[in-house]
Amino acid sequence: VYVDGDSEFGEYPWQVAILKKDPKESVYVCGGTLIDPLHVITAAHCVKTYTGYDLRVRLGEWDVNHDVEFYPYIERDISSVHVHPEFYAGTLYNDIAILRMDKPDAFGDFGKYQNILKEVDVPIVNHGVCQRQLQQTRLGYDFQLHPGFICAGGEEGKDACKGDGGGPMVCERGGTWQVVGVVSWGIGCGQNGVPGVYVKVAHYLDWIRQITQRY
Ligand code: 4AZ
Repeated sequence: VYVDGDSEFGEYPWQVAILKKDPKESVYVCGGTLIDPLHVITAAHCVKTYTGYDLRVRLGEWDVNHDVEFYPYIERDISSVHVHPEFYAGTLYNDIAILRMDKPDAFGDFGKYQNILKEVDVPIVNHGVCQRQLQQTRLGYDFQLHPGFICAGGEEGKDACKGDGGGPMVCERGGTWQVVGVVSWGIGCGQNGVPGVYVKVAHYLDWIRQITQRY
């Protein structure tokens, strides 16, 4: 996240850190969102080069500079990685993936990233408006914003940025929190009039149900 705004410990209990296993210590890869006791949704570009053996997820992580005894978290191994079958790395179309953990949640070079989980409020930007803003910024008039994307932000300094990929955009609707987006890409960070681009989760509900409900 581009501008500091610490979340509170435990405020976003579905937020997940995706880590690459390493002989020495785990290396942060991306964010993710716990969508049911066994599954984490993230961006395909985060996990496309990995198998389940390479990765683990950390649930409840809040401060990556503190050990588990200060701010408790749990870790899970990954039994399978499901990248959307139509993910295309060239354009990031269908930039969505699901990680299945080996067992359910009980419920309930890292230094260049911020340590404490951040939050920022970003307004959702209309699809056509976003397409025009991105065209004007850099991408040119033949750029078409794929319907599987949703934009948010566009206010100076308030944006997702490097390290946030795969993490959630959430909205509280009628007393429940919904995962509306998955951080995907953008043109720079936090520029006025340049929204960040998120995977539109609603566009992929059939596929998400297919992966999470049939096994
Ligand atoms: C990234 O590198 C990234 N401003 C994510 C979001 C945005 C830019 C970059 C949007 O993961």
